[in-house]
Amino acid sequence: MPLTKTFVTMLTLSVTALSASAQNAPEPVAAPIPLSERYLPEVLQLASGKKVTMPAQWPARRAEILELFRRYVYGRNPVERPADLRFVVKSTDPNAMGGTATLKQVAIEFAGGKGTINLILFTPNNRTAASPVFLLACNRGARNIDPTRENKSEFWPAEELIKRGYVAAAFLVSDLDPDKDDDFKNGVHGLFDPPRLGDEKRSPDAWATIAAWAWGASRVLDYLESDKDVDAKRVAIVGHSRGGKTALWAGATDPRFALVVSNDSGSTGAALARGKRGETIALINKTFPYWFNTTYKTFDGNENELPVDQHQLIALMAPRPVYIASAIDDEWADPQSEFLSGVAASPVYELLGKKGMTVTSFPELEKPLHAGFIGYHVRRGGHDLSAYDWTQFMDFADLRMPNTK
Ligand code: GTR
Repeated sequence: MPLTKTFVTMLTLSVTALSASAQNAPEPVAAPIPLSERYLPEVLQLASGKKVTMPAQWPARRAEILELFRRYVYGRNPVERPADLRFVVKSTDPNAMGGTATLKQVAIEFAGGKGTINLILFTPNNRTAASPVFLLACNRGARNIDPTRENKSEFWPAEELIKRGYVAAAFLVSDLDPDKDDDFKNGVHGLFDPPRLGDEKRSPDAWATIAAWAWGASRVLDYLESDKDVDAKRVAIVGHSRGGKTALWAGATDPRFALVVSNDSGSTGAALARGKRGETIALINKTFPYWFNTTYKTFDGNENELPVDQHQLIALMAPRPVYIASAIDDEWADPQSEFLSGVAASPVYELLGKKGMTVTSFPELEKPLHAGFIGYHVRRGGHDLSAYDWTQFMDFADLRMPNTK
């Protein structure tokens, strides 16, 4: 009997030890899903089934893809440039940043002055020609784009941009539409949507908040075209996260943007929806139902049925340069799915005679890929827009948005 008892005790001890070690073992990390298993919709095939093999066929395919994104994801704008768009320079300081820059604050007004975008613009004083621009669609608080420069933030390193010869421009996306679910009563939806009677629903493909923010970026570009100090043919639109989704949609809908930069834009930004980890279509629609159109909700938990995927959004920039930035700890955005989106968009660049992403396997940390027209880096750390990110954007812009004057 004692023998049996000892045996049972030993058995119990070893089972306990086993389960303890199982608890301490790191979670096995599943390998990212390769492109070949994501079953993406074809980027170079017309709705008719015909393959796109020549550059001359691309505009027709591009128009189809843009229409799909309007219908199923971001929505349709009721207005482009309003007839009464007005630019009011509120103040000019030629001695900003210790005399190295000129600060202009411009009110971009529309809808009879009911809508205003407050643009902050620093232009380098040390220049011989109109300067290229980095325009930030700022989704964080006003302190991040402080015109007084009392508050300096890595989110918008305006001094660094000036040092490198770029115009530093920024606006708050909240000028266009508040970042909350208000049934589209406020902001530009309230100003431009057709009136609704009683509890009448909006059209399922009506523009939503990301589209409203992107519309604002285009109105800023309208202003930049009127300012002789800036080179409006070399404007990069930059955004972080929800701002990154905005930058991508702005670049897709407005081909005047010469470079498009998405930082940690994740779901419904740069990252592929099919095979994505972290935030899915269902999750983003649950938390932020007002960012995208109503039809997008029908793809909750059903990404494989969505007629588009985000590599096609990246492809809408072609042949213009586009930059995708990721942060390795930002699993919610899913760096792998952001990177693979660029890889899957590359055939369109190649069709148009340019290199897209120049590699197909995920790069090492902080080894930026700048050799093609789809730039990419993954840095250490988490979800944020950092000085490191901006340095890469400027390096890439130096290469891909060169001074042609
Ligand atoms: C998160 C959201 C992301 C991203 C992020 C941000 O909560 O799930 O899609 O947009 O916010 O904007 O920082």
